[in-house]
Amino acid sequence: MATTVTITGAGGQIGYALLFRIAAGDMLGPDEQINLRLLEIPQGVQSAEGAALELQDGAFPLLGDIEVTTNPAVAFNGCNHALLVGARPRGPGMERGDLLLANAGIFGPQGKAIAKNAASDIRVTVVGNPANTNALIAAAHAEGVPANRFSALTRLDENRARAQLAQTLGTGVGGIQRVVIWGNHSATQFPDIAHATVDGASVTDALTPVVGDVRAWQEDTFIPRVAKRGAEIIEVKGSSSVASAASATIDHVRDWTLGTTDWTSAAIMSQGEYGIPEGLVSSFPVQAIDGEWRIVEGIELDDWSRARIQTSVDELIAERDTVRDHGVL
Ligand code: NAX
Repeated sequence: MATTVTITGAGGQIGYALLFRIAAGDMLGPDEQINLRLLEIPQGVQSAEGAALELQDGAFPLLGDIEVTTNPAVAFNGCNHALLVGARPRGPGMERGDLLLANAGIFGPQGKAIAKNAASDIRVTVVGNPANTNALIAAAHAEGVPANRFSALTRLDENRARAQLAQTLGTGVGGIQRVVIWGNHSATQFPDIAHATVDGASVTDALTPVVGDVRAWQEDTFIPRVAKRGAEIIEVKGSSSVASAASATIDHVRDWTLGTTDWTSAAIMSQGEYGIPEGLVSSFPVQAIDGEWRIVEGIELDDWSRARIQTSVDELIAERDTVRDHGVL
């Protein structure tokens, strides 16, 4: 039977970059037939319809039917994978709290529509920002859907971190493992390299002859570069990350579905692991086993790492409290 994949904001930039990779089989493998449901708001419908026409012209053997709709009940009907990409961007004069609440008005109803209409094996990946708290809101409104079926994307941050390390070490990115993102998909995130390896050897040891004081390099160069990479892309290119975000989304869903062989990063609902309060959607080191994210246990964290994680977790708590104070949760 075909897998039904629903993409919200499918008429937007990331949607356009995602659709063709999904149809080509990059996300669910070369044997999985796919039906696409593209959810848009009225302003985005024509763009999504245009993308649907181009998808037909791609003559993808794995692609079944495509439906463009503005109705969440139709979009999530029988859905196995929901990619929640469409979100409200920050407008002029909009405070962070306004942004959170505007998005609550999108992700709450979408969570409800998922609970009512999606297939029983539904898996939801939130890309639209603020991704962690949007995922929390969607999960809270999806009565009856287990919380572990919701996740938010921090794989782009991980990929950026691995690429920065590879560049610094003058090595291929494929040899770099166990780079993990903790916390929020925001400037407070903590890209952690304490357990990272390059071709099986310690990244910290490999970095020392190149950068000298590794901790100072992390604080002054590496972490800011990774955490602010989105802004750097906007500055250079004049618009936000698109294809890299779509590619990371493909990586995330593929790993979740088909499994991992080593650690990766995903924002999932905390059950109190590593002191991160239960009920927050935080990025963790994870592996995917039998279609479920499992947090990697027993990682040693020093005081500096704990403080970095806490800063990001404090931001997640503040975001949660803002929406909770407005009755969203
Ligand atoms: P675009 O503005 O190009 O596309 C967004 C699309 O969503 C538009 O077509 C819009 O009509 C649609 N939309 C808005 N509200 C909707 C709703 N209620 N239902 C269905 N569709 C709706 O943005 P794009 O560049 O595609 O980025 C999409 C989101 O990804 C943004 O929130 C962006 O901040 C976020 N990102 C998240 C990243 C991550 O790593 N988690 C990285 C990339 C990106 O910044």
